[in-house]
Amino acid sequence: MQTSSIDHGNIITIERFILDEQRSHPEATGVLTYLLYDIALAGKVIASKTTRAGLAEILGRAGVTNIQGEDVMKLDQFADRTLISLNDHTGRIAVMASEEHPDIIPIPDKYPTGKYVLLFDPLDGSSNIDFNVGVGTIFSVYRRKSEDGPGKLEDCLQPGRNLVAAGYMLYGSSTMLVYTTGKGAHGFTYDPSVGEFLLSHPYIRIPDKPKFYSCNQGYEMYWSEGVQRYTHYLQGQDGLRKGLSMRYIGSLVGDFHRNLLGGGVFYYPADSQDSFKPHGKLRLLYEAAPLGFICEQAGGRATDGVTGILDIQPTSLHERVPFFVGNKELVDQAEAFIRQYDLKA
Ligand code: P6P
Repeated sequence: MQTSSIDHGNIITIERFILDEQRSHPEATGVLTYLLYDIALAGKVIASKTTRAGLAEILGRAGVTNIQGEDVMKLDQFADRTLISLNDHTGRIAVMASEEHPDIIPIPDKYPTGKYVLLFDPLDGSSNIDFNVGVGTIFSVYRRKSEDGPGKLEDCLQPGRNLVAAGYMLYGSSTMLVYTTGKGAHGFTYDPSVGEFLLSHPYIRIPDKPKFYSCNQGYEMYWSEGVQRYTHYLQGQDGLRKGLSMRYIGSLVGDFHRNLLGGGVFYYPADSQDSFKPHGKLRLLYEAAPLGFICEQAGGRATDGVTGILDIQPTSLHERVPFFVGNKELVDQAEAFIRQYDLKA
């Protein structure tokens, strides 16, 4: 059981940790540090609502649908608005994009633009809010590619290899923030008594011995032969190894976080027969790339079944990809089954 740094009288707030990280980069200007502070603040504000989501004024659908055709719940809108309003005026950002908006979110003309690009899924798994299942915010930070002035779509369409920072907030039994700037993945637990994220999981490493596999097996009949055989392999049906335990809560951040700390693989494959999800359900920019970056920083890996997630060049803001993420050996095995049975390599 992880305890926060307060219990050991050694209080390391996320602000201090980020500042210490910045100090190891003499060329750093501090802009990214302040941007990460802004995101952590947004996490605190969103957490203040998600823990009260049982109240009437928050629960229930907002009566609109998003670009994905999904019902937008009030908390979705609140989280989206919070992230935008805490970042649109700081002069640190050239352009934003949100899983809840069809197009890029320009910085209002009255505010200066900066050198970073912020993409986010404001509240992933929100369909679970009514059932009190953990939901999360996922964010990505890139450097702008365009020279100056208002940021453009091209600034948002960058491969995960270009990520400067990525992270997520998980609003569960406690609120956690996990992030990386390419120097390891680090976890912070929110202590409401002091209103701070405190270091609780420095330098996260995915355990070498996986425990879980996570997938919606209700769709197994739609999967390719390779993915079906991969699933049976994970269950130990080949008799060569003990099967893994199946854990799936249908909330990506929660499923990802459990496997990151406990060891395992999460996958949301394409439906090879069902025309509804020919590229799977999860979005490259808002979900797969940031979580893939974090997992790689923790010693794991992420793929679409053929290509490493971080090496995929996005062609549109909301493109979906099949997503396999977790222990490197298990992710490599997914590619091997797909190569052998689906690509007939
Ligand atoms: P399914 C939640 O709606 C979400 O986007 C992810 O958080 C989650 O991993 C996935 O969809 C669950 O999808 O089809 O299993 O309900």
